[in-house]
Amino acid sequence: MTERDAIHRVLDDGLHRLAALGPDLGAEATSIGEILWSPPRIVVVGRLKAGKSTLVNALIGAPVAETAALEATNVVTVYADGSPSRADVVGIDGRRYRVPVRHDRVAELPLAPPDIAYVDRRLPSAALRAATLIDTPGLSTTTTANDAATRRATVDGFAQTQGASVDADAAVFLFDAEPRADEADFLSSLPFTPLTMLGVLSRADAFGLGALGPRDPLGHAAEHARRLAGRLDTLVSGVIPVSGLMAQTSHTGMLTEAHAAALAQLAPLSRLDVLRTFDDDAFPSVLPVPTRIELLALLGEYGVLNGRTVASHGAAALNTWLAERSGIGELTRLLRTSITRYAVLHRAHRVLDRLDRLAFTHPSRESIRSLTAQLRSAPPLLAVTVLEDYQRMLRTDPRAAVTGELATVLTADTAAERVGLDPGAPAEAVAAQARHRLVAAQHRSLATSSAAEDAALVTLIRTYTQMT
Ligand SMILES: Nc1nc2c(ncn2[C@@H]2O[C@H](COP(=O)(O)OP(=O)(O)OP(=O)(O)O)[C@@H](O)[C@H]2O)c(=O)[nH]1
Ligand SMILES: [Mg+2]
Repeated sequence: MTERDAIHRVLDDGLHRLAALGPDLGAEATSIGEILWSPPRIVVVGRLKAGKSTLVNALIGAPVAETAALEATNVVTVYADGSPSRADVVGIDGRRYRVPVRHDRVAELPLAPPDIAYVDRRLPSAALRAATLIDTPGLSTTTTANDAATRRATVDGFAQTQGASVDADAAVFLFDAEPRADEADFLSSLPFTPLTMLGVLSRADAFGLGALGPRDPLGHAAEHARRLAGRLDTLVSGVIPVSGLMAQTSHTGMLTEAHAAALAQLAPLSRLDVLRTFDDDAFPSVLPVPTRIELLALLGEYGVLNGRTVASHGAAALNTWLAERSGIGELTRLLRTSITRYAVLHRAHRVLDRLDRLAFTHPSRESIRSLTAQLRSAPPLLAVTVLEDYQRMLRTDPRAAVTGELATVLTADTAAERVGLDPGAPAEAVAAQARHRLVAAQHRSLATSSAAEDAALVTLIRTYTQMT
């Protein structure tokens, strides 16, 4: 049985016992169970125009999210697997309104954006069966708190992103330049840890001085992403350079043989002449204006300049080249593996959190409280407590030794790694090291510097006790 199955079994059993506690608790158990049985939810967050909606389209494999240079995304949209393709607008008062979908997109909104909680968009998609994706409005500082009128008219994304993150299990944080201090502060206030937040250096094809500059923007972006990953290590598990535009074009079936044939006509031209074709109206161009505009919109300057040779081998070859260059493969791989692994723990945490809140308000609070306590002490759920402590420690003291120790326990695949040894270490050495860590944790717990550290040490002591 996998770690995930073991966690699911404990919680599912707990929800059945919850349902048996009272006639009204069956519905509660079903509603909490939805968290457990639906795919993990990944929220895409980032600055205005960072390329969030473009990346969402690429990850889904269909052009469902509106992307534009001028129009900003102004509502949260939840993209989940479902059939038939449909969309409901959910108001902040909880009412749902079915809205028409034209050419894959939501055509009009029946409410003003401030009155909309989110758009519930369903479509059949293998990618969405693996994870639900949540697109958010961009974080922007163009509105200021004292300008209430502008604030009402435009959306600054912070409140919406906060709301959409409450019920998400993991986040993709997009930035096309250095994250600002206010953005970093905001992100660390969201309910994620570096285990469940992945950084994306977006618009990698236009990085630095772009396709026309002296350096290859993709290589330059990769180098910069490595530097940023080091600086942002208390926020994200890594930073992946991605061209959402190239990924969107290659993953949503937008590219045709006609596009490839048109681009291939530029293959014999020098770089300079290709640029003239696009920029200089006096230059005799081999391509009509609408074709040039279309190619630029699909491929960007980088794709046009560097994809023109491979285009002579046809649309399939050009598509493969775009997909490889875009960096989307590495992003998808990480989302499927490490991010989803910890998203399972995060989901279990959300289930326990709902039970805690239910115990506050329900007449059977004592029984619910004792049920939750039993669930928390079940061995498969120890990792959930470790995650909760880790989250609190990141906020209290991200550089503390205890924070690092919690991360080691969480990311370990084997008992040996849990105590910081190589996976191949012999059982006696693992037990000895666990005893050593247990004594050290007990010693440290005599003089802690915060309530978060207190709780973390209790959990570490439990972890090491189980291993000795
Ligand atoms: N060159 C290049 N352009 C991109 C890329 N991703 C997005 N764009 C362009 O940037 C503009 C904004 O893209 P969106 O995906 O709408 O950005 P967003 O973050 O969703 O924007 P808001 O929702 O308004 O905050 C569009 O014109 C896209 O075509 C990219 O990887 N490379
Ligand atoms: Mg958008």
